[in-house]
Amino acid sequence: MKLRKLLTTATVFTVSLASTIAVNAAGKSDEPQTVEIHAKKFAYEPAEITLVKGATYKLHLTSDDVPHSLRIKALGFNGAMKPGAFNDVLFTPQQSGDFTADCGLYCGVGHTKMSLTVHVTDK
Ligand SMILES: [Cu+2]
Repeated sequence: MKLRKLLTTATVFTVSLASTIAVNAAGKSDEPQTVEIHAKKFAYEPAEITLVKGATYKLHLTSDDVPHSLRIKALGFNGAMKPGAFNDVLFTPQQSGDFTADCGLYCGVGHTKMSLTVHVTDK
């Protein structure tokens, strides 16, 4: 009898916790926004992203073919992009402006052509 009551309480608690997490994922400020970026010889998809200065993002990085990286030199960022796996990296841009990201890992003849434009806005 006691056990059943305990289980019921635990279930109610779990359900309410799950709904709290869902609300946060739906855009509340304490959950970083996920930005999914794919690399493929010799481009990024999307080719352009817009971020807000000072906000934290979860960059969800992967490659659709060979290993690449996403390097934003001016913002001190370099994240690995591995085939068949996602690399989640938290990133908080500290400067506004337009920046060009490139590939930091040699991936073939078109390597130097890889670029992604990062717009960082003040608000
Ligand atoms: Cu490359």
